[in-house]
Amino acid sequence: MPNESMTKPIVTIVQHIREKQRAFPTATGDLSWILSGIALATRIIQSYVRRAGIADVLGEVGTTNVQGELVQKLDIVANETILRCLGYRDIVGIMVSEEDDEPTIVKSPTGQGKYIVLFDPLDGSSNIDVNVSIGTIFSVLRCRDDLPESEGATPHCLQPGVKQVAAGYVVYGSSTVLAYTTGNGVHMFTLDPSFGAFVLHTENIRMPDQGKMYSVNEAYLDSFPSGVQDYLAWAKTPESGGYGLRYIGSLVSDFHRTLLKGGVFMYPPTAKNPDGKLRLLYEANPLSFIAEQAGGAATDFKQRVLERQPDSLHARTPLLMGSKSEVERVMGFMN
Ligand code: P6P
Repeated sequence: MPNESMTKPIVTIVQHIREKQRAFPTATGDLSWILSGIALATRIIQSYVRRAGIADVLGEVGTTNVQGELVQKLDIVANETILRCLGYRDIVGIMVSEEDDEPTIVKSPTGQGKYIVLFDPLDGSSNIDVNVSIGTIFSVLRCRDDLPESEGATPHCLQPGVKQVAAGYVVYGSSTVLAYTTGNGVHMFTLDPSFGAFVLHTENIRMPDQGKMYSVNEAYLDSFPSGVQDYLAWAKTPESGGYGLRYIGSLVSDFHRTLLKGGVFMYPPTAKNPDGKLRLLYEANPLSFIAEQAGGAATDFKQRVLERQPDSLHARTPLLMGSKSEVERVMGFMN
């Protein structure tokens, strides 16, 4: 009797997107073409991540990026890989990377270039040298159709998260997992290293509505807003029913666990980062899109993250996301 894996269909990302888009006749194959480019890039990136110690891609380059962070060799490899894999997909007009000060214009946004891909090529890269899971995060917007050529690329990119047409992440963990949404649920794939393809394993992921887990760097407790301090104090009391703390310090990994197990992830305003540390366009927005599509919630401790109007490419935002009831509980302490 063949086991289930021998009878279950093998569905790759491109096939899955095409199936999903059939339900929406107005959708074109464009998104599947972009997502297949991202799948290719992340397959290449994971091959370096898995060999970091021997492929001479560990350690720092010796420069700092626009964020003022020390650039890791693997950051550069990941960034260049995505630029090369997506740069020649004729529908991509603009690319925005955490690693680059300015957008990369690939095709004129007022011409053939229909889409903008915004990404953090390798989030959590400071964890590379100690073999902690890291990840890639991406967001897709349409170029605006109301801007003259003279406006250049940046105004096309400064759109609120509700305008995203696709978003996702890849976590390079004990296995390489890709999750994406185009607004019709969250679907998850695992890279099968035996033949190098991402294979569907779960459709329409739902974030548990409850979760006795919080994920925050409590080293900054004293500079958190008082509502956050009050919530964290309550979570430690018997009346809360008992919470666990999990904090990996790698956003994609902390988010992935919260998506699957429930609970809440927070990066509140701190004295060091009064506007929060995480970036709006290519970290908070894509993960918030995923969280909401999975039935969770995501705020900046005041409003839906997806409704925040970006004022610059590398704008930061405070971030509170996770199980809807847990996010509401934290917001209750804030108010
Ligand atoms: P802290 C990694 O550097 C990162 O950008 C995210 O992946 C992670 O969630 C956060 O910073 C950790 O920041 O201040 O807790 O070390």
